[in-house]
Amino acid sequence: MKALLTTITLILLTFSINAAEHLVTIENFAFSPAKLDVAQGDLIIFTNRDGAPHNVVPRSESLVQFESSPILATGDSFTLEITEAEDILAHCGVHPRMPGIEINVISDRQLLLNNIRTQLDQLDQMVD
Ligand SMILES: [Cu+2]
Repeated sequence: MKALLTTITLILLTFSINAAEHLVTIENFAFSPAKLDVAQGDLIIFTNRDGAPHNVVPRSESLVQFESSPILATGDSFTLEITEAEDILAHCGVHPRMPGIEINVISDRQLLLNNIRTQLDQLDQMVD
């Protein structure tokens, strides 16, 4: 049992070290998805799929204030690296009334613990 748990922990650790990429499109004057769960160290790639120009700007009330993207023309992308384990609220600075995006950021450690907890729950159910 201990060896199994060690193996699982190592696998999860490996997953948590690799940064994930999350794709967000800006289409029909909205961010899609509008809510996103990411881990610290992940990358979010925003792509403008509208005919209109948009950009990605932190909201003033956002805990994280990142450097705004340039204006994105149709097909342009902007990559945001998640460096802090704090939630981010962003929107389009060109069209401030457009609905924004809510990015829920958890630390790698938190993600790892959540994953281990889930795996242990599943193991428990298998044993029952
Ligand atoms: Cu816009």
